[in-house]
This record gives sequence, structure tokens and C-alpha cells, in this order.
Amino acid sequence: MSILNEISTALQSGKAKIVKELIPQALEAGISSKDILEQGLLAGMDVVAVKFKNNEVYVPEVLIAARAMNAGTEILKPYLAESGAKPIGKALIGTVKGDLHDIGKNLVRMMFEGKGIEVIDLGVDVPPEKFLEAYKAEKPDVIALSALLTTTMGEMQNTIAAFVEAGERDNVIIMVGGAPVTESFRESIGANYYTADAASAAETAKLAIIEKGNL
Ligand code: B1M
Repeated sequence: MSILNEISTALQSGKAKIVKELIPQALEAGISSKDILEQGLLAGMDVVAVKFKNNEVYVPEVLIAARAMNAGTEILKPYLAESGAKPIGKALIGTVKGDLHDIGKNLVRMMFEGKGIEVIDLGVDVPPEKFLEAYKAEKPDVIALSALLTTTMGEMQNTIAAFVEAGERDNVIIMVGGAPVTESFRESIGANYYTADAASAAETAKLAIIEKGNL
């Protein structure tokens, strides 16, 4: 079995310790951090996602696989980052209220950091007022909202409404993403940008920050 398959298999069974041992070995063998992420960790998570959907595994198994995923991405973090980049701007990130999914959000955070964007991570289940409070304290350029549930997507709209009400909406770039989010949803709630994956989110944030600085 290739080492990428081994990483995927270990992740599927939630073996975080083995995932943590295999990643340095894969790096040592010359495999890129991008391939380890996509063909090892994310490939394993995809298998878990299909099994979860088909009721072949349940929340506890998914949770330990998610922990193995997060443990793996933490090791990859320095390798995914562009070395020596000075901060070009600041972002606040969080998964919206009622939503506990953090793997995608953590990937977005990592990719932002890789583009030289300083990130303040508010975690999961973040209510609109917490985003607003953190915005006032930190004055970031970008607010990045993640949602994985159709039932929590509406919290993105509530978060934007809180910024409108506070008279701060035009002062910050608001980005949205997560599996159920679409471009038409973005448009309907008045967010600035939607991107489908973490790498595009980081590229978009970088360009938006540069553009904002030039205005
Ligand atoms: Co949940 N869950 N879950 N879950 N879970 C989904 C999302 C689901 C699709 C599974 C299914 O197929 N049925 C389904 C949602 C259905 C729906 O709403 N339409 C679901 C459900 C129903 C639930 C519960 C309600 C289950 C229950 O309790 N009965 C419950 C809800 C808890 C809550 O949040 N209140 C629940 C719980 C959990 C766990 C805790 C067990 C665990 C989360 C652990 C954790 O995150 N620490 C979990 C997981 C892991 C999943 C699946 C299997 C995998 C999600 C994931 O991490 N994918 C998921 C199935 C699936 O997605 N197919 C599922 C990997 C990750 C890299 O992808 O997060 O999509 P993702 O991020 C992507 C893009 O979306 C994007 O970038 C990433 C790729 O580069 N992206 C952004 C994300 N945020 C972005 C922000 C951006 C831009 C891009 O800009 C700001």
C-alpha cells in the first residue's frame, strides 16, 4: 500500500497517532504537502463522508476521523505556508452559530496564513454578535464565515445583518463558504465573495485585501 493510502486508511479509522507518524515519513519520501493533504487526508475524509451519508458509520467514528484529520493538517501547516511571507492583512474566521464543523474552516485558516494573512480564529458555533465584537476589537480586513449545514447557512445572513445594523458592513470584506453554500446564496445575502475551496478562498482574500489597500 502506498504511504498516501496508509494515511487515508489510518484517518478513516481515526488513528491520529499513526497519521502523525506517517506524514513526516511521506514528506521525507519527497511527497508534496499538497498531495499529502489531497490524496491522503482529504481522500480519507471523503470515504468517511460517504459512509456517514449511507449510515455505515456514525457521529463518534466521524468525530475521531475528524480529530485525526485536524492532527494531520496541523503537522502539514508549516509546509503549506509560503515561507517568509509578511502579513499583508488580517482576517477573522469562524464557523457560524449552531454549526460545529471545523475541518474546512481550519483548512481555510491555514491557507490564509500561507498567503501571509494574519488570522484570528473564533472557532465554531460563533454567533453574529461575537463576530461583530471581535471585528470592533481587531479591525480585520476580511471576515470569513464557514457553514456545513443547510440549517446554519442562514446564520451567515444574520451575521451580515448584524454588521449592517452596526453601520460596519461597508468597512469589511465578508467571504462565505462551506459545502452547502453557493454563489447564488452569496448574492442573495450580500456577502462579497463565495469560493468553493480553501485554496481559492485564500487567493481571493489576498487579492481583495490588496485591492482594498489600493482604494
Ligand atoms: Co456532519 N454533516 N453533522 N459532522 N459532517 C455533514 C456536513 C453532512 C453533509 C453529512 C451527510 O452526508 N449527511 C450533513 C449535513 C446535511 C445538510 O445540512 N445538508 C451533516 C450532519 C447532518 C451532521 C449532524 C446534524 C449529524 C447528527 O448529529 N445527526 C451533526 C451536526 C452538528 C452541528 O454542527 N451542530 C454533525 C456532526 C458532525 C461531526 C461532529 C461528527 C463531524 C464534524 C467534526 C469536525 O468538524 N470537527 C462531522 C463531519 C466530519 C461531517 C462530514 C462527514 C465531513 C465534513 C468535512 O469535514 N469535510 C460531512 C459530509 C460531507 O461534507 N460530505 C458532514 C472535509 C472538509 C475539508 O470539507 O468542510 O466542506 P468542508 O470544507 C471544504 C469546502 O466546503 C470549503 O473548503 C474546504 C475544502 O478546501 N470551505 C470553505 C469550508 N468553509 C469555507 C469557507 C470559505 C471558503 C471555502 O470562505 C470563508
